[in-house]
Amino acid sequence: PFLLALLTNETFISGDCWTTFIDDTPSLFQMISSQNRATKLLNYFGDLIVNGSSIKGQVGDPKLLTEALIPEIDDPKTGKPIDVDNVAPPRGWRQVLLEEGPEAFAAKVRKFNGTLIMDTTWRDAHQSLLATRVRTIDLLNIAPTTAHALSGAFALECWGGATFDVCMRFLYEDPWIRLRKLRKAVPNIPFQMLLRGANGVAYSSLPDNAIDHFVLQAKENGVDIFRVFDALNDLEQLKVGIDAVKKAGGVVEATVCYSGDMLKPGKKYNLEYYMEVVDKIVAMGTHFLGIKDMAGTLKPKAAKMLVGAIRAKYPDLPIHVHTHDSAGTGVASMTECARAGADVVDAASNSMSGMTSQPSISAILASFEGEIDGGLLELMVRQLDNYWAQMRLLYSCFEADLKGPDPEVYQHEIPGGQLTNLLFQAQQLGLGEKWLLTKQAYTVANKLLGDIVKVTPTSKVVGDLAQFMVSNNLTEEDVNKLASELDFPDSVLDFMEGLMGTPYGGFPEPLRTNMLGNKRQKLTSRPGLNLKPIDFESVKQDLISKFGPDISECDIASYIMYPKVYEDFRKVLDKYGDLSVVPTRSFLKGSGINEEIEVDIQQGKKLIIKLLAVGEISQQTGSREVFFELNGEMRSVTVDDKT
Ligand code: 3PY
Ligand code: ZN
Repeated sequence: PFLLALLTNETFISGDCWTTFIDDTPSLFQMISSQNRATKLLNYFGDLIVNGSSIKGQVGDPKLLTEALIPEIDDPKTGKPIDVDNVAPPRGWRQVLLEEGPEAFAAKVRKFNGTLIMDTTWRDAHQSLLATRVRTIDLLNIAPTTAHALSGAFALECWGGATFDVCMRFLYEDPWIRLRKLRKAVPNIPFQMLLRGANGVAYSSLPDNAIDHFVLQAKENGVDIFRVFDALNDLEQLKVGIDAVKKAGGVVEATVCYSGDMLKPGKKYNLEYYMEVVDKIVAMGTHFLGIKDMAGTLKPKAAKMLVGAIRAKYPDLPIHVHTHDSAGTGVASMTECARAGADVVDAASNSMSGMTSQPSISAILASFEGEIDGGLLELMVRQLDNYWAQMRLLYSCFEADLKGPDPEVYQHEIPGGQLTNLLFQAQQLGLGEKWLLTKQAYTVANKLLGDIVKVTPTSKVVGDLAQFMVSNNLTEEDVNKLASELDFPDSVLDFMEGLMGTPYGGFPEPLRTNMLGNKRQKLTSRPGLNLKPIDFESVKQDLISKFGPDISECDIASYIMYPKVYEDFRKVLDKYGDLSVVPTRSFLKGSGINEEIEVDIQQGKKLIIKLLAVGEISQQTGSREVFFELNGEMRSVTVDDKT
């Protein structure tokens, strides 16, 4: 490619060049680099066309057959469409935060005469409905419109939870680049992320300095508000995350996880329990209190009691409530929270709401109407949602195809995202009856583990044990009786060892002792205290030796969270280049013969790729040649046929 660049350079052709010509002509290298990028992309499309999509969980092709249209939104004053690409969005809550700091921001939200809305569409909604598969390009395309349409929102939840892992593992994207690009496009609405306390965004505890380092990068790259939770409401574990956010200068939303239905008689997690946790969180110091109803089991009456009790005891504490609409009561519960004094509630764009996702923003605004100011203009919310209706079709191949609310959630208590996931897995196996058995086994597994709070990572422990019981045909009695002989999933042993903290009321005995046997120890202090602090310089040197000198603090943070996932991601990047710029339909499906794919590889640099033909399979090598036209020139790549 270098020779080609040189031979086609006009100055070189004219003969008017000098001894330092190569050093003085960086465009030669830019040309090589974009040719390399183009070749890598052709390799990706060649592989996709010959072997089909490699994206895990994809069933079929996107149902959206055209490019998604960006809806127009109307200026409420003039009634005319806003030119969102050229008109700066209105001031929002982020300006308050940047100008006045976290304390004043929290106090002003508390003083707001109404209940604000956090839109979860960019994180939890697609995590709960579409296997977290929504890509950066589709968020970015709607970001300028969102900055206008939702300028009065409390925040956009856009990062953390499963998005970090899925970005790299399944979408071949860098989550940090996503964050930075979105931040640039939305200067006025605060960004919120979900942090799993001492687990960061991973599935078990990391050394404390890894959490500090990760949170600092998140803050510096665009996260404003950190919802910090611990899956067992273990306050020591929670404190690791809270302290990290405080040190980084972020807004702390320390969170109590709401488990099951506190109105059920004899429930282990009752109002007294929650008030005790809240007291301890308040004593630790937080800007906001989060209440995280991850399964959607917070019924309206319980919502009123819980928020009402906290509000009465802590009149100045800003309260932010999160729910899922799995049982269908989301709007009613959030309205009761608002009436009882919540300052912020979570909701999602209408087409991305309902069932295992959050309740719909428009439905909540309708329920608030004439009584509570939600801070948003309903017309703009609906206009913006025209985009998400199209996204639901674009990502149809990741739908779990839920058909309606699941009031059984009050029995099994499966968190929203996990419910969709387990249903999807059962469907993939083609065993409808397995789904019923899994739900029942989940209830039994939870009981065996001591009725624990279930959210990532402990929900995975319960789910893994439930699936283990179903596939091995085990009853509750069998598990108790055979505990020392069975080969339990790693996550279950991790939990029993204490690697996820300590459950309220302690571990179930003698099950714990029998399960662990002499395979594992029993931790007696929080896991982070037993982990060796990270030596960041040595991680950096290790990564440089593997991937070259261009290693940032964000790369180091990614690697520490998910070493293998990060390494695999770098290999894909090396092979195919930056795939985040490829439009989703082409990314998932490729193209038919003579169909054009347009990819903006960087600003002002467009590749137009047309598939011309797919060659016969070579009997010697098992590969095929795939022929493309790239910006008018014929190119071909050789692809191993793995079908
Ligand atoms: C996550 O940790 O990913 C969650 O969404 C928990 O609800
Ligand atoms: Zn959630």
